[in-house]
Amino acid sequence: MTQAVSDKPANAAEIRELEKRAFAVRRACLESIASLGVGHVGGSMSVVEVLVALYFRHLRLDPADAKAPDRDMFVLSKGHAGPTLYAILAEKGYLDRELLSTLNRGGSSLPSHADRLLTPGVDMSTGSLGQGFSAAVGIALGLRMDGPRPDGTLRRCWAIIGDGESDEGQVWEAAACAAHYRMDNLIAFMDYNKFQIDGSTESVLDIRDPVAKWEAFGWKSLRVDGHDFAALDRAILEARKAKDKPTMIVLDTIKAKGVPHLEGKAESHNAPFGPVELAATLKALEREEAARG
Ligand SMILES: Cc1ncc(C[n+]2csc(CCOP(=O)(O)OP(=O)(O)O)c2C)c(N)n1
Repeated sequence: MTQAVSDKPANAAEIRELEKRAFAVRRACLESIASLGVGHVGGSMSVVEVLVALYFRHLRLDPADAKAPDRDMFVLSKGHAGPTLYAILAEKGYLDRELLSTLNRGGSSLPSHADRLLTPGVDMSTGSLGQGFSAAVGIALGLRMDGPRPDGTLRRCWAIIGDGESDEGQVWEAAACAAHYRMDNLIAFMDYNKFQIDGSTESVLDIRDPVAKWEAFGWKSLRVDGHDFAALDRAILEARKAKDKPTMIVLDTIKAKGVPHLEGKAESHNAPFGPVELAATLKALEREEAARG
């Protein structure tokens, strides 16, 4: 059985706890990539805070029962950020921490892209961009058809898509469908880190004003700093109150956030990252964490 989640804004002490979690998750994720020597550093680092906010505050889950029948469901549609999800699942107790060093090796239960048949706590296999978001819409519809929990709340589906992923036409078919069916149990995030595999999102296919786009598709849409826990928490609480509409929270993020030599650079997408880069990055992260007190 899952426990109800708080509907109060996070206080200062709770925000500080989330920051500490983000530090731990960032470190665990980077250590797992460094053990392999290469990986999706950029898009994994830009979603650390949103995943921490979801898994440590807003998703209704039971880590002791990955398939709890009353749980919320989550789809990491930009499935190449799997390493961050695995670090989160390890922090939550779904996975043994030692498994993280098997990332993307033959026979591992932690492939580069999320796989629901291999990893406890993963609800949807993703990696082919666009498909996860369609699945999230179908899941949310199914959860609503199942009816509310005994306490009257509806199970939600949550999803994260990339800004480059939004070049997929399939994203916009799913968007239209979710608005048509007034799916207020679907809350999604666009990781607007401004880069994709081939360069800046603006140069590959300009998304223009993402909030206006989502609103035009019939969604409630908000835009916040995706690395600011207080802002994230407020936006998610607002989305949880939405009626008759799905919500898209556009996250202003920095690709490779926290990795000094790759931050905000297109080459961070799938980058060489070994023990030397790890050591320099951890030094910078530890300095930043110490400055927070
Ligand atoms: C259908 C499909 N086409 C191409 C790819 C290869 N691919 C992997 S990641 C990526 C770029 C995605 O950009 P974005 O969504 O902005 O990811 P982020 O910057 O957040 O990592 C591409 C094209 C894929 N996984 N799926």
